Amino acid sequence: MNHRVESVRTTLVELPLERPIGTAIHSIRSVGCVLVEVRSSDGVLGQSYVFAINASRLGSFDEMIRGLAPFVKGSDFHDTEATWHQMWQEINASGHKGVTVSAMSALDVACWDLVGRTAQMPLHKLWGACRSDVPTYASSGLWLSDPIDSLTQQAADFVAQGFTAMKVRIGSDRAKDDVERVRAVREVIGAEIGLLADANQRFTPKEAIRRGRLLEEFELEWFEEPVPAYDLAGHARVRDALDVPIASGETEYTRYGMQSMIQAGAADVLMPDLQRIGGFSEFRKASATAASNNLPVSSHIFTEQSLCLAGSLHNCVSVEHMDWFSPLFQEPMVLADGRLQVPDRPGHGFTFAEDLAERFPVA
Ligand code: SMN
Ligand code: MG
Repeated sequence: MNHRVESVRTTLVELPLERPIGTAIHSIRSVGCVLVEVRSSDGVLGQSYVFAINASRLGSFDEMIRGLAPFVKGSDFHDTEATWHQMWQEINASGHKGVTVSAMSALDVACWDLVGRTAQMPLHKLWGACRSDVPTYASSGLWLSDPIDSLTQQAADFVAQGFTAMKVRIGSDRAKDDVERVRAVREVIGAEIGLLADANQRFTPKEAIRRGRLLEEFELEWFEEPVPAYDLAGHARVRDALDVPIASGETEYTRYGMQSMIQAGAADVLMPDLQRIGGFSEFRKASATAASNNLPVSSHIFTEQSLCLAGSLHNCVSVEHMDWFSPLFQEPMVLADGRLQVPDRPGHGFTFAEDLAERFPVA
C-alpha cells in the first residue's frame, strides 16, 4: 500500500464578519485563513486551516506552512509522531511558540485527516471514542463592543437556537458597566442557562479579583483570561481569591505551555486552541497532561475540528461554539439539547466547500 503524501497545497481566504466586533484587546472585521490540503498518492485529501484576525500577516503563516511542507511531502502520513518531532526540531532556532507552532498544527491536522479519510474512519473512533456529543456554549456574540440592547437580543436568540450556555465578553473601563452588562444577559436567560465571562486578559490581578467579586451574584460558570496570559502567578492569585472557576490557556503553546499553567496553579479549566497548541497530536498530549493533574480542558474556537478531540478525550468537557469558520465547510455542525454532535464521518468530519478562493478573496 502506498501511504505517501504527494502534494501539500495552501490557499488564502478572508471571511468577512457580519459586523466589526471587539473584545478587551481585539478589533475584528474579518478572519483570514490559510487552508491546507495534503493529497495522498491515492488521491485522498486531508484538510486543515489556521487563521489570523483581520488576515493580518496571513502571508507569514502561509510562508511557514510551505517552509515546513517538505517534512510532510513524501512522508507516510500515518507517521504523524515522527513528522511532528522532525518539525519541532526544525523550528528550535526560530522559536517553539507562535507562527512556527501554528504551521506545524496545520500540517499535523491535515495529515491526521488524511489518516482518517484513507481508513474511512472518524478520528475519534480511531483514537478511542468516549462520547458522540459534547456540551457547548454559544460564543459567536455578546461582544464587548455590543450595546446592552444588542446583548439581550443576542442572548435570547442563543436560547431560541437551543444553546444551554453562552459566553459574554467583559473588560469594560468601568466595573459597573461590566456588572450592568452581565446582569442584563443573566436576566434574559434566567438561572438555568450557563453563563461564562471572558475578560481577554484585560485586568491586573487586583482588578480581576474586584470584578470577580462584583460578578459573584450572577453565578458564572467560569471567569476566562482574567489577567495577561503570561502572568501565571497573577492567574493563581485570582484563582485563589475567587470561588468562580478560572479558565485560561487559549494563548499558550504546546503541552509545555499547559504544563507551566498547571504548575503555576493558574486555572481550573485549560483551554487549548488547536492552532496554538500544535495540532491534534499535541492537543491530545496537552489534554493528557491536564488529565494527569485532574483538570478538565475545553477547546478554544476551531469548533468543527475540535469535535473529534472531544469525542476521544474524556477530560474534554466542552467545546466553544464559534460560527466564524462555518462558511469554509460543506457540512453544518449539529446542535441538539445544548450539545454538538461529534460527526460520524471519516477524518475530522468536515470538508472544504467549493470555490472558497473565488468566494472569499483576501482583501
Ligand atoms: C476570542 C476568540 C477568538 C478571537 C478573539 C477572542 C475569545 C474566546 O478569547 O475565547 O472566544
Ligand atoms: Mg477567550
